[in-house]
Amino acid sequence: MTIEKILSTCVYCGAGCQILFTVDKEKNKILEATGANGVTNQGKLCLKGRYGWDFLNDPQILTKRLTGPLLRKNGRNSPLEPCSWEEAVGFVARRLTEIKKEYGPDSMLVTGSARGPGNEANYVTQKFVRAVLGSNNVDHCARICHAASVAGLLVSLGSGAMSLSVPEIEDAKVIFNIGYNGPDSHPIVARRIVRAKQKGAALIVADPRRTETARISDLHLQLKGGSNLALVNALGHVIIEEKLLDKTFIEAHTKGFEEYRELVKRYSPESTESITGLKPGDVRKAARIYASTKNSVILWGMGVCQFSQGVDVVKSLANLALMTGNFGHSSTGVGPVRGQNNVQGACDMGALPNYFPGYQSVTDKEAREKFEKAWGVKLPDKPGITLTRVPEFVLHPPTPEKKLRAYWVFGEDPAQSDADLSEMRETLHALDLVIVQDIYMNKTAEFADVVLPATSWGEHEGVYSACDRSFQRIRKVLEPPKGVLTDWEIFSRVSTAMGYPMKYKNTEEIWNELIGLCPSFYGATYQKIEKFGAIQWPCRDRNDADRGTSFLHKDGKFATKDGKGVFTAVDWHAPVEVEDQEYPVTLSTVREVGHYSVRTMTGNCRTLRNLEDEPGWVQMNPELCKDLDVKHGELVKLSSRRGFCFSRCFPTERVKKDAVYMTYQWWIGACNELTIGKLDPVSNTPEYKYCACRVEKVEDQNEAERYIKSEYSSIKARMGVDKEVWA
Ligand SMILES: Nc1nc2c(c(=O)[nH]1)N[C@H]1C(S)=C(S)[C@@H](COP(=O)(O)OP(=O)(O)OC[C@H]3O[C@@H](n4cnc5c(=O)[nH]c(N)nc54)[C@H](O)[C@@H]3O)O[C@H]1N2
Ligand SMILES: Nc1nc2c(c(=O)[nH]1)N[C@H]1C(S)=C(S)[C@@H](COP(=O)(O)OP(=O)(O)OC[C@H]3O[C@@H](n4cnc5c(=O)[nH]c(N)nc54)[C@H](O)[C@@H]3O)O[C@H]1N2
Ligand code: SF4
Ligand SMILES: [Mo]
Repeated sequence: MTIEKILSTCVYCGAGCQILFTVDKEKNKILEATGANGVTNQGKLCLKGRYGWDFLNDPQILTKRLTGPLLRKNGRNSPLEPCSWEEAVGFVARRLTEIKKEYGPDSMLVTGSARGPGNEANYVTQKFVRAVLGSNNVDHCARICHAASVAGLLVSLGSGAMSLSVPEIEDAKVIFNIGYNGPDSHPIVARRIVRAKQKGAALIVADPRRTETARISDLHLQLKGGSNLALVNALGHVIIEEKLLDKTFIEAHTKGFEEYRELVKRYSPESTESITGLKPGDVRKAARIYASTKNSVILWGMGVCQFSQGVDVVKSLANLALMTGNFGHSSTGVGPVRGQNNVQGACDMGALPNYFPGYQSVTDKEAREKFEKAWGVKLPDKPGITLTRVPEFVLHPPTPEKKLRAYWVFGEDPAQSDADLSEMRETLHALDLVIVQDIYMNKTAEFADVVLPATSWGEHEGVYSACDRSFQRIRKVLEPPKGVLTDWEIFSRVSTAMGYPMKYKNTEEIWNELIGLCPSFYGATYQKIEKFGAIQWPCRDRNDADRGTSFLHKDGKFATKDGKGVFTAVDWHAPVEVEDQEYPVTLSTVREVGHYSVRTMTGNCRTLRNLEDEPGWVQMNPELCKDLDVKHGELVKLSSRRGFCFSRCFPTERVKKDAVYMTYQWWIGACNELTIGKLDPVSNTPEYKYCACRVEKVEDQNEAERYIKSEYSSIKARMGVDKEVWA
C-alpha cells in the first residue's frame, strides 16, 4: 500500500479550512481527512470538512457521477446518450457559432462556478465569454448570494470584500452579527465569534430566529423578518442623537453625512417599533454598545442580502462603521462572510457581467484596452445581464431582439437553487440551447441538450479565494475518472473549436496570465502561496516581503476614487410579498448544517446523508403547530402563489409564530417551488428570505409518506441511480 499525505483547501464554505488527506495511491481512495494548520482553521474542521469527501468515491446514493459527455443526438425529445468529446465539443461550438451569427453575442449567457473548479477555470470562462462570444453575459451564484455586499460596499468603501480577516474576529470588542448564522453556515468562523466572546467581547445578534449565536449573545434583537433597514437606520439615529459618533473620522475620511443625518432623524427606535417589533430600549442599548469601541465588527450574511432591499441594508451597515470610525486598523470593520468556498474567487476572476478580473470595470476604457491587448480581440463595453434575469430575458424579453437563446450552466444548478422553480423550468424549456457542465447529474442537467463532465475538487489543481480574500492552493488528491476533463480544458477546447485557440498547459500558466493583468493580485504567485500557505489580496509586489493585506482601508483611506467613505441615506420599504388571509405565514429559507446547497456532493457522502435526508424539515413555532394540529415528524403541505411542496414539521421555540423556516437543500421538500423571484433592483438578488405561504395538515400521512418515497426513487432513477436507499 502506498500512502500519501496531501494538503488541500475545503470545497464547502468560504472559511477556507486546510485539510490533510491520507490517500491510498494504489487504490486511488481517500482514507481520512484531518484538519491541517491553516490560517483560519488552526487544525480544526467542521463535519463537512471531515466527512464531505466521500462523494469522490462515487457511492451513487443520490446522483450519478458523470464520466463522459452526454448528448441528445436527435434533438430535444431524444434521450441524453454517451458521446465522444469530439462530438460534444463540436456540437457546442457549432450551436454557439450559429446562435451568435443569427441572434448576436448577447443572446447567450454563461455562468462561472463558485464551487470546485477554482479561480483559473473561472478566469478562462469569462475570457471565453468576452473574447470568443463577444459578450459580458457572464455571471455566477454570487448573484443569488452576496451580490448585494459587493454592489453596496463598492459604492460605500470602494471594495466589496470583507475588510478584515477571519482570525481578527476573535479580537473584536463588539460583534454585531446580523442575518448571519455562522454555527450552521461557517462553523469554523463561528468558532472565532465564540473566542471573541470568551475574551470579553459583547455580542449583539439581529435575527428573527433564536440561532445558536443569538443564544450566546448579550443582546438578541429578534426583529420581524424584512425589517433590517428600519433597525439599522434606527441604530444610526441613536448614535447621532446620543452623540456617540466619531466626528473627526467623519470629517477626515467620509462624505454624504449630512444627508444621512437628515434621513435617519425619522427613524427613532420608538417610531420604528411597529416595523421591527423591537423594544426601543433594546435598540438604544445595541447602538450604545456598538458605538462604544474602535474594534466593533459587523458580520452579516444572507439575512441581509437575500431581500429586495439588500444593497440598501449593506450600505447602511457601512454607514454605522463609518460614523463610529470603525475602519483603518485590525479587528474592526465590515464582514460580509462569503458563502461558497470560491465565491470570492469567482468574483475576483471577473465572472461578473460588469467586471474584468480584479474588479476592473468593463466600462473603463483603459482597463478594456489592457484586456484587448492581452487577449488580441476587441471587447464589448456594455455590462452584461445578470443570471437572475435569465427568466425575464427568455420568457418576456424587453424587445424580441434581446431574447436570450443559449444558457451554459457551469457548476451551478438553477433548477434547484434559483427562486420560483416552475418559472425556471419554463425558462429552461424555452431556451434554444442548454449546456450543463458539472461533475454530477443534477436537476438542471435534465433540461440540457449536452452535458459536459468535469474533474472534481480533489482531482485537479488550482487556487481558491476564501471569504477573507485569502488565495489558497487546492491540490490533486485522486486520479479523476477516465473520460472527464478539467473545467478550464473544456472551455479551452470549445474556444479552440470556435477559432480562438486556447492552449494552456496547466493552472499555473493560467494563473500567471491573470495575475499579470490584475495589479491587486500581481504579487500572489504560486510560489508565494505555496511558501506562506495563504496570500490575501491586495498583494501587489512579487517579493517575499509583500505577504498581502489582512485588513483593508488602512488609516481610513478607502478604495473609492477619492479615498473617502460614502454615506448613503435610504428609506426602508416592506418586502414585496407580505402575508394575507390566503397565505398567512412568512416563509424564510436557510441552510442545513450537514448538507450543502443543491446537495449533489454532501448527499453523496454516506455520513452526511445519514444525518438528514428527504424531504427535510420546516421549523415551526409550537403554537402554530398546535393551531394546525400537526406534530413533530408529520408531513405538512406548504404552498405559495407559485407552487407547493411537502416537508416534515419541526416544532421549535427558536422561530416566532408568524414565520416558518425551510432549508433549500431538498428535492421533494424544495422550498424554491414557493419562493418569489422578485429582485433587488441593484444586486438582482431574489427575496429568498421572505414570501407569503400557507402550511396545511396532511390528513393521510401514510399516503403522503408513499408519495415521498416514490417521488424520491423516481428522481434518483432520472439521475442515473437505481439503488434502493431506504434500507
Ligand atoms: N431558497 C433558497 N435558495 C437559495 C438560497 C437560500 O438561502 N434560499 N441560497 C442561495 C445561495 S446563497 C447560493 S450560493 C446558491 C447555490 O446554488 P448552486 O450554485 O446552484 O449550488 P451548489 O450546490 O453550490 O453547486 C452547483 C453545482 O456545481 C457542481 N459542481 C461542484 N464542483 C464542481 C466542479 O468542480 N466542476 C463543475 N463543473 N461542477 C461542479 C455541483 O455538482 C452542483 O451541481 O443557492 C441559492 N439558493
Ligand atoms: N452547512 C451549510 N453551510 C453553508 C451552506 C450550505 O448550504 N450548507 N451554504 C453556503 C452559502 S452558499 C452561503 S451564502 C452561506 C450563507 O450563510 P448565512 O449567511 O448564515 O445564511 P442563512 O443561514 O441562509 O441566513 C442567515 C440568517 O438570516 C436570518 N434571517 C432571515 N430573515 C432575516 C431578516 O429579515 N433579518 C435578519 N437580520 N436576519 C434574517 C435567518 O434566520 C438566518 O439565521 O452559507 C454557506 N455555508
Ligand atoms: S467551516 Fe467551511 S471550510 Fe471549514 S471545514 Fe467546514 S465547510 Fe469546510
Ligand atoms: Mo451563497
